[in-house]
Amino acid sequence: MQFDRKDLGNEQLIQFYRSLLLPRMIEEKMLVLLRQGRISKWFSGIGQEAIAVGATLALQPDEWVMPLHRNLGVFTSRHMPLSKLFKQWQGSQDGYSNARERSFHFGNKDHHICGMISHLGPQLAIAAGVALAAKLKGEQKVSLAFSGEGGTSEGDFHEALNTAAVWDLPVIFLIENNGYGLSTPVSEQYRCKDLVDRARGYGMGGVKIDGNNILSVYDTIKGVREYCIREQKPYLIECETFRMRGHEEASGTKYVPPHLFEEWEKKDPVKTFEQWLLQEHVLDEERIGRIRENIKEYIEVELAMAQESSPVQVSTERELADVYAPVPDTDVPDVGLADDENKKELRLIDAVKEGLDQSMQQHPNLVLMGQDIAEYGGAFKITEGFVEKYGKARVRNTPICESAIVGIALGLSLEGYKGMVEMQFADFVSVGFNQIVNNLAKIHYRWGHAADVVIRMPTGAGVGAGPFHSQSNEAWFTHTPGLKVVYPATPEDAKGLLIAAINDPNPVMFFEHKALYRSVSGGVPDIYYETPIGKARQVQTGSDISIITYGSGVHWATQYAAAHPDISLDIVDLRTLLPLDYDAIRASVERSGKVVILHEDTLTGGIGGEISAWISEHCFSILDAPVIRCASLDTPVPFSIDLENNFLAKARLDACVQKLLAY
Ligand SMILES: Cc1ncc(C[n+]2csc(CCOP(=O)(O)OP(=O)(O)O)c2C)c(N)n1
Repeated sequence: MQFDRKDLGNEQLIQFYRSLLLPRMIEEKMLVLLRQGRISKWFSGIGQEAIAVGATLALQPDEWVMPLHRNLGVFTSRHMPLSKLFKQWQGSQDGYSNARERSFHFGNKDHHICGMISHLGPQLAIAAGVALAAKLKGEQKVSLAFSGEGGTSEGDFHEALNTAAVWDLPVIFLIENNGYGLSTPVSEQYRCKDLVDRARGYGMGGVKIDGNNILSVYDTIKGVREYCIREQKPYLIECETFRMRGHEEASGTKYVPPHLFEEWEKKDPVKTFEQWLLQEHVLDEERIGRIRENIKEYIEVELAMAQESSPVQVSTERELADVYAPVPDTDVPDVGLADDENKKELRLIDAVKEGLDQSMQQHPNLVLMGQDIAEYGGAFKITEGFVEKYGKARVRNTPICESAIVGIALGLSLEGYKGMVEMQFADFVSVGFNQIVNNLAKIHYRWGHAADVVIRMPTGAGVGAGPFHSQSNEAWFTHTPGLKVVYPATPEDAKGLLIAAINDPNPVMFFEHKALYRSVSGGVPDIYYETPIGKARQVQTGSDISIITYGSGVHWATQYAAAHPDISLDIVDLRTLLPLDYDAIRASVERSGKVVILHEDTLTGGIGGEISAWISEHCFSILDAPVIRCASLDTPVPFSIDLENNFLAKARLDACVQKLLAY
């Protein structure tokens, strides 16, 4: 192997050697611990260390890295205390994730490392988001994300690279091509000759290098870093290497032809570098021995420290509390304090717009992203005029890539920005689902960073838009701890809840019913105010039957009440579906003893099932009849207006009420 020292001095080369040897020796120790059953799972990076180490050394310590499961060298090269890393791998309370995460699935803001989720590809967009933050701040920084060659087959790879190219983001995408994705060889993974060939297709530069040569890796990434900062562009690097052990330690290597191990053994990154240092008289055997001895001792001392960690303290209260970041107290008035005199009549759509507009003024760090939201003003014109007011840096048209945009919003939040993502229609959230439910929702519980992101979801049926522009999919998210799910029914709530959602540091799914946008009007305070998340609204009180509902259901219920003045209806508008306002639900059940839960979402698995279960569990003694769910049919949303009317829950509301009255 050819090493080119360029202008690196001897001491620097020795430092590189130490940095390269450290993860190798830690891993050798880990393999012993694994055999002793003291750690649960281990993905070996043996033979690939030059990539993680070389890349990290080429960056500044405050530049974000998005590593994967084989990148121990990133963590060691960022000087994370080894005892704490051991505690993490052992599953100790005082590791990096409160014993909630395993192996390398954790991050740490102080070290500018963003923890992976198992799904691999999502890391790439987060790196793009951090790069966007650097660009917006005018900082001279890059971010760097790792991908295996297997991970490049994921849509996330395409979306992140394409968006980074279109937005000119200073981010380095680094592929570690180690020959196999679990047992899948490259011939069954992709058809292009080299993965780096894809760079041209994205309109970015790319280079393929020997990933086992620490000096090539270091020098290439150093140069690419300067290029990305200078040109404000992304870059793709493919590092050729080989996985010398099984996918993870239990899975073996039977599918790998043995001669490949022999060939790659000769290219071992640690041994070849050591050999060259000896040859160049930078090191001699004696100093190598001392370095190894030092590292060995360091590992033993740190391991002994790790073994002293206290047993996991199980506290259900703490577990539940850590799912969400605390919401800081603000002096923003809540809607109850808003001055009635200063209300003006607005349609729901205008109230959303006003809430967003005032939030943009309030938060200079708020960035809006979505398809066609800039000059065009968005599919529903909510952001019309925003580009002129706030500029294209903060009001960003996106390519059609929901997953990348949600990931970018998370990356922005790592650097102190607030992100608002507009789904063009709530239906399209399905292609951004993974980032929302696995990354945004879980990150605070996993390693303490809150995803400060609001996802606006124009939702619902009633406008003859067919199966893919009409769905109610809020229940996909109410089942996900870590998200908040908000669903206003009136203009006043739409503005106040949107402001509260943007002020909330947690990820909020914000549902806006399209059919209500222009059909519902009401008084809206002029001021910047919040409607508190998690508090239901008592629409009217009554004693015969409770209708517990939200969104369009609120309007169906009030229309029904107006048409049936002889029935005393108690109507609750939930406003927030996660967390639910159980006090308001109980109070309503106490007043009537009979409950219809009404929603536009389909019946099976809808939030109505959850509320019904809670009422029967907690309010059994005050019920006078079974809880009834009034929901839409368990079919996709049909296009024809006649079919749609039959589909919607409204068609069955009277039957449900009559059934309950008969008890
Ligand atoms: C979306 C997704 N599908 C499948 C898996 C299971 N899985 C974990 S790692 C892996 C192979 C990854 O290969 P590659 O990206 O080349 O990285 P390497 O493990 O070789 O470093 C697979 C299939 C996963 N983690 N995520």
